[in-house]
Amino acid sequence: MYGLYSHPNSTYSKRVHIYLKYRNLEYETIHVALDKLENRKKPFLAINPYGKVPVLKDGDFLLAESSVIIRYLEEKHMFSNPLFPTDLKQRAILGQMLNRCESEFCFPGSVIYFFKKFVPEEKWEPKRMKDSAKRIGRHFEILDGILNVNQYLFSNQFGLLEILYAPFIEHFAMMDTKVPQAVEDWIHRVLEEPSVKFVLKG
Ligand SMILES: N[C@@H](CCC(=O)N[C@@H](CS)C(=O)NCC(=O)O)C(=O)O
Repeated sequence: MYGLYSHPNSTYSKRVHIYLKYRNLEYETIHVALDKLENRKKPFLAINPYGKVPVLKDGDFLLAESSVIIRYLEEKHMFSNPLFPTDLKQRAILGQMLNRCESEFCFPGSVIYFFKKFVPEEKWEPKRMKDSAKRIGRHFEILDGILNVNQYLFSNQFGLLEILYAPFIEHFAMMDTKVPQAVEDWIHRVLEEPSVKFVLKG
């Protein structure tokens, strides 16, 4: 059985929980107490020297980085409805969208989330937060172009990108950004997907 080193508040870990539920793969959760900085101590640093969750355990094999874990499991199980297309160029486009999800949405989103959730307001960094919100706004406009004609971001069906975005779009109201209607509708659609709902709403 697989093991997943994880913490219940970890957005990146939630991606892998959603994926494992979506694929009905059996696994056990191995709790890493981020709140007690267990991830920065030696035993866990031997598992991931960067001190981050999630980490997948497949026998002796350990693998970090949420999207890489999902890709590994997809390739290992060879499902009849793969999340990564076989066509080279389509796969490249999906990879491009994945990288933009990380750099143009999850990264600036984490900046705002971190301040609002963990830092007292008098210590916020308004310029950094404003720049991050602007970047997310631009990203949403680009997603809006896709979602005005399609229900989902890639191949017009729930897939890899929705799994990666899900734990982050949950907090969209916090981002101080105008959310175009088609994007907001997509967010609600994604949050209603059974595997997403199961993990995010418990
Ligand atoms: N790129 C990594 C990011 C993982 C990450 O940042 N995890 C956070 C929790 S959501 C973490 O473990 N933070 C602990 C720390 O940085 O000390 C991935 O996709 O898995």
